Amino acid sequence: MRKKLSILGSTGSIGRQTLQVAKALGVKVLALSAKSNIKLLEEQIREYKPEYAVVFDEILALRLKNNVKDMQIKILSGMDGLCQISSIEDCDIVLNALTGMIGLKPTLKAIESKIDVAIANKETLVVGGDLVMNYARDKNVKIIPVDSEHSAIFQCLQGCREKKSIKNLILTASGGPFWDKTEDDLKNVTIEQTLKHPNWSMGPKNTVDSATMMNKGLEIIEAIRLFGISEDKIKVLIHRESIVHSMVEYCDGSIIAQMSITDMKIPIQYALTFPDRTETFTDNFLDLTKFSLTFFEPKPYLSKCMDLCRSAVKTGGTAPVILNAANEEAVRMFLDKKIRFLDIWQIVEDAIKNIPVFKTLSLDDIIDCDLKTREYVNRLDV
Ligand code: MN3
Repeated sequence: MRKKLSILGSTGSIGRQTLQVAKALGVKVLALSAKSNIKLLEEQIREYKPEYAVVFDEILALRLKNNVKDMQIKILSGMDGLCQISSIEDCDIVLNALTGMIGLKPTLKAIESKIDVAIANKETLVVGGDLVMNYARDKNVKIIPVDSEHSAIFQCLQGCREKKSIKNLILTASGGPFWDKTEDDLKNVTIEQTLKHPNWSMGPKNTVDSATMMNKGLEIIEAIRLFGISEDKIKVLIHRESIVHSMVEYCDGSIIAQMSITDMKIPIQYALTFPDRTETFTDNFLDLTKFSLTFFEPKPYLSKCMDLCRSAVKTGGTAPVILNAANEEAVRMFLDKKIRFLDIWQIVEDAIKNIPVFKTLSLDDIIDCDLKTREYVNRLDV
């Protein structure tokens, strides 16, 4: 088991749960980081006593430094800080729980430093998945998924020796709050309705993505990157119970599924203990007699965002970067009550249609395209 951990994004939902898992497993937390929530970060510093903490915002980093001056800790800031805590010499694993493509550079830094990465930051895989996976292969670094679906597939693939024996990867989706709504209903849905996710508790960006099913679309891209499987071999099924977290269908007709209660601490724990397993500390075992499992195809109008993702990944190059940046901006505009729910996918579609795609993909290309897309979306008259 891995003994020393650095957490990128420790004040978010995944970060907080990672700390609980680390504590239960006796894993030493070397570094923590937050965008701006220095109050919670200070509590975490006092409880976990890391050697480093990063606050992305420089001014807030200075304030935190002052607040914890009674402690032995280095307070860093900005992207430099994130890269520094991704390359601590005696660190075994970096858990990247950042939101957005800001997580890409620190991930590459961890790989460069030959540190395994547990990745919960899907945008990093969506925009820079090829870069990350190729670099990790070169450096012999493991990229371990934390996202529940990908952790499930990763678990179902253990023991699979040949890619050609995989017929399909089947991603399950809760369908979000609007899985049974008509297209008309969706025209007037509110933020409050959108933020009510039936089964998982997540941050607002992820919850909106779950309602538009953009989340599942991004997860299709994520699966393509992580497992090197072509787009046409990735299926999505609505599974309201969120018991089966995803499946692998093999060429001999067997389907292997991973099931558990809906608790992110389970995939987080697996990422930290892989390839071993340790006892759950939540004591929350699944009682299969209490459920019946159902699966069905998503409705076509809820597949629009997924279709955009499939076509972006087929186009390749910077197309997924445009998709991701346009979606992040559109979701922010929706949360700021500037646009309506159905505008989200239209803005993304508009950006993909109108922004030129470059076939090459370096870190600079990604950052450049990301910025241009955000500017484009913010200039749109909505
Ligand atoms: Mn997921």
